[in-house]
Parts: sequence; structure tokens; C-alpha cells
Amino acid sequence: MTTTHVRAACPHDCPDTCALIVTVEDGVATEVKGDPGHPTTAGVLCTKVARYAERTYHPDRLLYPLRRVGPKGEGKFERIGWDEALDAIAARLKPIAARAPEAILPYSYCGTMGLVQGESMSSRFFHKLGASLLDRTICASAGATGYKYTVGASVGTDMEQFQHAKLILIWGGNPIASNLHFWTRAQAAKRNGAKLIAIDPYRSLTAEKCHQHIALLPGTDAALALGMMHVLIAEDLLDHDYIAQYTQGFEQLKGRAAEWTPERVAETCGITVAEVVELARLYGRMARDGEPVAIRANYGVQRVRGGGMAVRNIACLPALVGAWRHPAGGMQLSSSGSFPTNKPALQRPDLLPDAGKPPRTINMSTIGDDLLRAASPEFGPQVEAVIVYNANPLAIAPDSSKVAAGFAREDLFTVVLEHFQTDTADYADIVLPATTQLEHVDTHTSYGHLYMMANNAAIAPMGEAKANTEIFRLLAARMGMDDPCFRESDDELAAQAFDKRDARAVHFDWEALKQKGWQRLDMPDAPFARGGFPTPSGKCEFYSERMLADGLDPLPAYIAPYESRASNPELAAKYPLAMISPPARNFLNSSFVNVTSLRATEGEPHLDIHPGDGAARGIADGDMVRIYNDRGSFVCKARVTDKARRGLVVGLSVWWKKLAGDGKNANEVTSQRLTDMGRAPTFYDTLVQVEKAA
Ligand SMILES: Nc1nc2c(c(=O)[nH]1)N[C@H]1C(S)=C(S)[C@@H](COP(=O)(O)OP(=O)(O)OC[C@H]3O[C@@H](n4cnc5c(=O)[nH]c(N)nc54)[C@H](O)[C@@H]3O)O[C@H]1N2
Ligand SMILES: Nc1nc2c(c(=O)[nH]1)N[C@H]1C(S)=C(S)[C@@H](COP(=O)(O)OP(=O)(O)OC[C@H]3O[C@@H](n4cnc5c(=O)[nH]c(N)nc54)[C@H](O)[C@@H]3O)O[C@H]1N2
Ligand code: SF4
Ligand SMILES: [Mo]
Repeated sequence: MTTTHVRAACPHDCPDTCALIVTVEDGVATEVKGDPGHPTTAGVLCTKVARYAERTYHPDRLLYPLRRVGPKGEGKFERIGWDEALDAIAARLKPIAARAPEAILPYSYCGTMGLVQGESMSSRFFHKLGASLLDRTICASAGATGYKYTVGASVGTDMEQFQHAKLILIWGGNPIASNLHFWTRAQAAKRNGAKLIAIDPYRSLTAEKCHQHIALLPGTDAALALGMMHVLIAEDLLDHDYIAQYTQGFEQLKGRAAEWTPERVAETCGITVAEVVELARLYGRMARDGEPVAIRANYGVQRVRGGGMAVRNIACLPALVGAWRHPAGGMQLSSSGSFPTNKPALQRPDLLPDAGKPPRTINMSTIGDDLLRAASPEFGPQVEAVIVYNANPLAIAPDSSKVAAGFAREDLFTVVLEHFQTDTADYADIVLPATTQLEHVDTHTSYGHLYMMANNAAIAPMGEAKANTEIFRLLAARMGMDDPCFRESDDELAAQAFDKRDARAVHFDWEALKQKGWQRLDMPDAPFARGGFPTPSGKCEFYSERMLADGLDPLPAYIAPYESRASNPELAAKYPLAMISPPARNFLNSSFVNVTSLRATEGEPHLDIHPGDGAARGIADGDMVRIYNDRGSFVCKARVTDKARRGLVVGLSVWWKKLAGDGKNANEVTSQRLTDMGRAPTFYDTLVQVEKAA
């Protein structure tokens, strides 16, 4: 028997981007472990990816191209050959491309975060076609935009510093489920005497283990941050020197913060005045005493109407108290902006038919409406063909009944590149089998740590599966695209992924990275200790000219949810409960739902409801309940628990619809309305009613 150990990287949409070591025995991957040498992975994987071999060798893996033989959505397919599949796709796409290339739409997200198997050969293909561009907003663009206006780029506190913090605000995140290796460091900080505070409407696994939990109403974080500013300013818990040297707009901010008294904030957030005041005092006093105070904000805060502003307001706090001076102080939302990736080289926007007039852009978060839209001068041509890869829109996109109706259109041609027969694949005309991370080459950034990562192929492709890149190479050839860039190998692509001219990536060398597995960026310990914010002014912008130019309030503000008791009492009279649907620990968005052992651990779809709200509706623990609003409904099992505050219900997500009881999931009731900035979805801005199911 020959045994090898292959260096790989976790491809999933998770900030931790773990370094993996894959044991291969006679060509079979027998074990996937965390690399003990990688500083943040430290030999530990989450429950999901520890099962990566189970997912790769799953009996339901798609191994051959398939053609649909039943109605859309039913899931009846027959096996065909690759030539037949590629010819069928080219035959449908060619006339559309000749007539109206924008009627062709790619739909992809982060099924893999790889720079090669994500947007490289695929983008080249769609650019050359002149297909519609896709606005990839489904996850992070609201918060990223708010952070960018304020701090300049997705750069923040190094994950490897958090164990030295003395106060950590875990704001809108549940790291035990979704950012495990950060949680390890938060626990180390706790052992060193740090205080951990969770700010979250729900008593998540993480909130349960923090010293304090502030259970505010969803979508009200911007007000809490304004209240903290109010107290910091009123009690002079400020770093005047840092403010004077490295920030812009403090005088204007003072005026705005003055409006947000702790009483007004407490009322808005549904918490006590003492919670507001004491949080601000603790944060400000510890910073004044020179202790590192850190904020780990996550995307849970920004899936509401005012999500961009919420992140912006939170991002003002570290500059007010000078927390950035310390490597373990400051804030992290994402580290993605630290990586000098060379996207133009990978994606080749120069291939567009007319660079001066780019194709229209379609927002992935409104795919339901956009697939149902007729041609018009504003919209352009009706969408006639969709090519889905690295995404499962039928399960994950909001307002799911519209998404399903769109994909069910008889005149729509749909191709899905997948590992499994997902809810989306059921609507495909042609399904193409894709390789998993064990079967292909890739390179990765991270949105939690600061290492460039390599993924070597550990095993040969399963069945007739092909890498996304190879599928787009073959499609390009079938469509008659003969530019040499469509013949570049995955290694050639990976070698272009980082811009070596940037000081942070001078140590990037693809062959060396493949050998070692990972390489840290050249970055300072404390990115903004002496200012140097990548904003237009070079300062942390409390007042933002760019926001003003973009039609937004230039100062931190509070934007109430679309759907809440306070902002929309009429709607709340019909649908009085706020629903959020954050990530389940054993799934990764909708990935892994079909892995039997992980689904068994999650059990079945649940809705957590407060005992008071349960009693008012005659709902007992374990009852089947129907959750509904004007957009739709779904059924699942109630868990009566005070983990959900009064007025809030929580359905951990994202279930495959066909593996849930009634073939529906939480996205039946979520809406396609977009956030204040970043054109992002408002998954956690949803009012519903709940009743006992018949
Ligand atoms: N196990 C697992 N890990 C994952 C994922 C997964 O599905 N499963 N998904 C991955 C992805 S794609 C992402 S984007 C990341 C991060 O994904 P996030 O969406 O940030 O998810 P969480 O870290 O679970 O934190 C969300 C927390 O925010 C809380 N929350 C909801 N609304 C509000 C609000 O208005 N205010 C505040 N303060 N809190 C609110 C929720 O109750 C929840 O506990 O996680 C990644 N990691
Ligand atoms: N209600 C609700 N909805 C949500 C969220 C929520 O919190 N609540 N979270 C939102 C967030 S944060 C996100 S990021 C989105 C995520 O939405 P998606 O990015 O669509 O993520 P997944 O559901 O994991 O689906 C990814 C698919 O890609 C496939 N895949 C993986 N690797 C490859 C590959 O190499 N090639 C090909 N062809 N396919 C591959 C996987 O098998 C999987 O089916 O969901 C959003 N939807
Ligand atoms: S999903 Fe996250 S925690 Fe799990 S192995 Fe991948 S990167 Fe690590
Ligand atoms: Mo996400």
C-alpha cells in the first residue's frame, strides 16, 4: 500500500480557511485532518469538514452529465455523455449569444472560495460572451460597504491577536458554529482574564458561553453603537490624540451622537438603559486604561435594511477610544481586503466585447424577480439561459417561491455544475458533475486570517466529474473561443492569483506555496496604530464625503428595519414575530445538509420560540408549526425556549428544501428587499406569524 499526505485548503465559505492534510491510501482519501503546523488551524477542523471524505465519496455524488427527462423541479434525469452535454449547451447558447448575449446569466457564489475554481475561467468565458454580469451580494456586501466608507477596506485586527484582548465584543456572530478558530482564541483570552460580551438577539451557542449577553432587537445595532458613542463622548472616555490625528468629522459626529441618549437607544433596541451605559463605560474605561479592547463583528448584523450603516457605526467605535493602537485592539469584520489578489489577470475583463459599455448587471439577491421579468428598455432582454455553479439559489436566495417560479419557466435554459442533485439541480436542463476540493487544484485567500493557501489535488476526479475550470475551457472551445487564455491550466491560473508587485505578497510563489501549503502576508501587527486608513482622507471617516455623494447620510445614523413592530406597526399587527435564520452549526449554508451524519446531528428543521409567544399561540415544545407571511409559509418543529427573546423566532438554516418536512425552508418567508448600501439581501428583516400546523 502507498500512503501519501497531501496539503490542501478548506474551500468553504467560512472565515477560518483551514489548512488540511489529506491522507491518501492507494489513491483513496481516507482521512482529512487539520494541519497542526498552520497557526490558526492548529490541527483542528470543524465537524463538517472532518467529514469531507464522507461528502466526497457520498453515494449520491454526481458522476456523469445528466439531461432532464421530467418536469422542471421533479428531479428526473438520464445519463448522457460529455460530448452530448457540451453540444446541447452550445447549441442553446450560440443563437442567444448571437442575438442578445445579456440574456445569458452566470449565477455563482462561494460553494468554493477558491480563486481558480471560483471566478477565473468562468469569468473569462462569460466576459468573452458578453453575458450579463452578476452582482455577488448575497452575503457580505452591505457590511463590507459600510466598513469601507469608514475604515477604507476589509482590513482589521489580526485573528492571531485576539487572545491578547481584555474585552471582546462578539457582535452579530456565532463563532462556535461559524468561526471556530476565532472562538479558540476568544477562549484563550477568557482564560487570560478577558471579558466576552455577545450582542445578538438570540442566545446562540456562543452567547451562552460569554460573560454577558445583550439581546437587542434584530436590526437595531446601529442605534446601540450610537448610544455607545453618546456615552463615550458625554463621559469623555475618548482618545483625543487619536481622534485629532487619525479621524475625520468628530465635531459633526458629536452633534449626531448627542441625539442618541441611552433612553432612546434602550427603547429602540428593546434593552435596558443600564445595558447601554455599562457597555459603553466598560469599553471606554478599559481602552482609556490602555487595555486592548476588540470587536469581532460578523455578518449577522448586516442582513437587515440598515445593515451597512450598522457596520459603519460599529466601525467608528475603535477610533473614538484609540483601540487601534494595540495589535489586539480594534475590530475585525473580515480580513479579505488584506490580500492583493490579481482578479483582472484571473477574470480578464478586457475580454468584454466593448469595454467602454459593459453588459448590464443582475443582482443575485433578486434572482426571483429578475428571472420573472420581461424584456424592457430599463431591464434589457429577458433572461433566457442561466449557468449555475458554486451556488444553490433554490435553497439560499430570498423569497424562494419566486425563485422557484423563475427557474420553472419552460422557456428558460438552465445548466447546473454541481457535486450533488441539489434543489437547484432539479430545475436544470443539463447537470454537469463537478470535482470537489480533493480532486482539483486551487489557491485561496481567507476572510478571517492572513495566509495565502494552496490546495493540491489529493485524488483523481470521481467518475466523469470535471473541475469548473475544465468545464468552462471545454465550453469555450465549443463556442468557438480560441483566445490562448482559454487553454491555461489550473496551475497557470493559480500562479497569477496574487499580485507580487504588492509588498504584502512579495513572498508569493506558486510552486513554493504548493509545497508548504500556506504563506503569511507581509502585514504589520496593528494595521491602524498610526492611522493610515485606506480611505480618501487617510483617516477613519466619522463624516464621509463619499456617502454624501452616494446619496447617503454622511454621518452615523439609525435606519430602522423594513419589517418591525416599531417601523411598520400595520404589518406587525398581522405578523407580530421577527424571524431570523442564521447558520446551523453542522451545515455550511446549504452545503452538507445531505451528509447523513451531519443532518442527523442537526435533526430536523426547528423554530425556536419564546415560551410566552408559544403559550399565546397554544404551541408546546415539539409541536409542528406553520410559519407564514404574505410571501409564503413553511412547516417545522417548534422548540419552546427562552434562547429566543420574546417577539423573536429563530430557524437555523439553510435546509435543502427537499430534505425538509414540507419541501420548503426559511427562505419562503424572507424578502427580496435590499439593504441601505451594498444592494444586499435582508434575510433577518422578516416579520411572520406562527401557528400550530394542522
Ligand atoms: N457552521 C457554519 N458556519 C458558517 C456558515 C454556516 O452556514 N454554518 N456560514 C458561513 C457564512 S456564508 C458566513 S457569511 C459566515 C458568517 O455568517 P453570519 O451570518 O455572521 O453567521 P453567524 O456567525 O452564525 O452569526 C450570526 C449571528 O447573528 C445573530 N443576528 C441575527 N440578526 C442580528 C442582528 O440584527 N443583530 C445582531 N447583533 N445579531 C444578529 C444571529 O442570531 C446569529 O447568532 O459564517 C460562515 N460559517
Ligand atoms: N435564510 C437564510 N438564507 C441565507 C443565509 C442565511 O443566513 N439565512 N445566508 C446567506 C449567505 S451568508 C450565503 S454566503 C449564501 C450561500 O449560498 P451559496 O453560495 O449558494 O452556498 P451553498 O448553499 O453552500 O451552495 C453552494 C453549492 O456549491 C456547490 N459546490 C461546492 N464546490 C463546488 C465546485 O467546486 N464546483 C461546483 N460546480 N459546485 C460546487 C456545493 O455542492 C453547493 O451545493 O446563502 C445565503 N442564504
Ligand atoms: S468550514 Fe471553516 S472551520 Fe470548518 S474546516 Fe473549513 S475553514 Fe475550517
Ligand atoms: Mo455568507
